[in-house]
Amino acid sequence: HPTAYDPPPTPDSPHVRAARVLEDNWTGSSTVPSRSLYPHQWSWDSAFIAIGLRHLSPLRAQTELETLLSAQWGDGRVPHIVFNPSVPLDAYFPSPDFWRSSTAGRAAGAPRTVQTSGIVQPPVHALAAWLVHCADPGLSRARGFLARVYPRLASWHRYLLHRRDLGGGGLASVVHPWEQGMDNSPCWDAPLGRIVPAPARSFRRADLDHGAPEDRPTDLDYGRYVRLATDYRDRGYADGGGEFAVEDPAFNALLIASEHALARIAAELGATGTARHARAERLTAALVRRLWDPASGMFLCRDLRGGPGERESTAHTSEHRSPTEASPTGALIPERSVSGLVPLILPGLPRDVVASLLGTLRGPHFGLGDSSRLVPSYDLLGEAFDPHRYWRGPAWFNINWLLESGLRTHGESEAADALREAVLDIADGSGFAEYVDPHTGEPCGALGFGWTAALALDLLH
Ligand code: 9YW
Repeated sequence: HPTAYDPPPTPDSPHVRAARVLEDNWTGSSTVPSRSLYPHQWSWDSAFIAIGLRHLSPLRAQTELETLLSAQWGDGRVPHIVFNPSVPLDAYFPSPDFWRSSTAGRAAGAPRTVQTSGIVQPPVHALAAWLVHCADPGLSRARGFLARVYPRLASWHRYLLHRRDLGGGGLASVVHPWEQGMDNSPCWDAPLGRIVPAPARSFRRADLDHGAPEDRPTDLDYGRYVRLATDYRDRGYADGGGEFAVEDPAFNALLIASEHALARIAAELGATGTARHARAERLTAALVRRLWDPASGMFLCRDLRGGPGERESTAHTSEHRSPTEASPTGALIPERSVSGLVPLILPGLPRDVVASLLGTLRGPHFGLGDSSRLVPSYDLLGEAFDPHRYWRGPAWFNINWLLESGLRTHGESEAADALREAVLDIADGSGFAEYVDPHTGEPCGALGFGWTAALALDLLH
């Protein structure tokens, strides 16, 4: 029984608990999303993780981003996974022997020593680098942090804005659902439906060793993911010509937010950021022109391979496009994913678009306003809605963190405060779950999840 010599109980708080997750997931040079499910370094996870980590250790936060960027390819792409060579091959699928980056990716300039995937994830990195710098400008300047990452970030954006402008309208396209980050979103059902799946026996999923099958994508989804990734690899990771090409609102909004951040980084380094800010504004206009759907009151994905007969944008007739402008290729996908609300992070959106987005966020499809709840990943009223299956309904913390910041950007501080409280309560209460049931907050997927802990930590500051 206790004696006078027992140490006092350690003060436990949400801050301490979140910090512990980041400590446990730290490998020495980067942070894994989850020790069990995702034991390597993931691209957009690392950006979100660095945003939280900067409050614990600005040095570790800088290192997180530098480790990722050191695996950048010669063509500018930042791979979605950087593999940890000490993790067994069968711990995660698709493993390095599937991607074969150093051989299949040679023409695209894949690194020789480190193994990576060949696809990308949303470009949150310049935004993260700027926020990490701001946490300790003295340390950042002393280490030359921004001077070292700036050229890499600039070439990353160049890759997206040139090689990935597959629709020719200025926006970046994703060529695989994993690139957009919301793997099994109902938005992909139509474009993926055209892909012949790889035979189930040609690969072995590792995710089912750790996650409940009913919370994960299906085997049929995986067959199609594998087919698309195989074809891309076999083309030497050359862009253009793939069967899947989608312009996604969240991916492009994050690119725009990062372009604004890159402008600030340039200014800090003594250059002028004016041209980059101007480009970000042009991209914002392109986003509205190509993806805004006034009838839904939100942005939609554009399926560049979607043919006539599929629904076309009502934005054609909108005031945001000049009547002489050619109509964009492809078709808007009539599914309401939370991706279409993420552009709220952009300060330069037209006022009518902001008002309409706020209405949609608070309306029946997303239900913001019940302060005990997070925003779901997909339409609460959608036919495909499933409160447990990954990106088909559950609420995710990175997305809610972005929406919180969007609400604040547009002066909605009461709603932002309420969402902040909900994120903090549910993140801590769920054991920093990967995602949660949007109605009940019940934890799903992995616990001790990197970006959940990091972004909660960020909101605590
Ligand atoms: C996968 C790591 C990644 C996230 C994605 C999420 C999931 C599955 O996990 O992807 O096997 O890569 O959908 O957004 O970055 O947390």
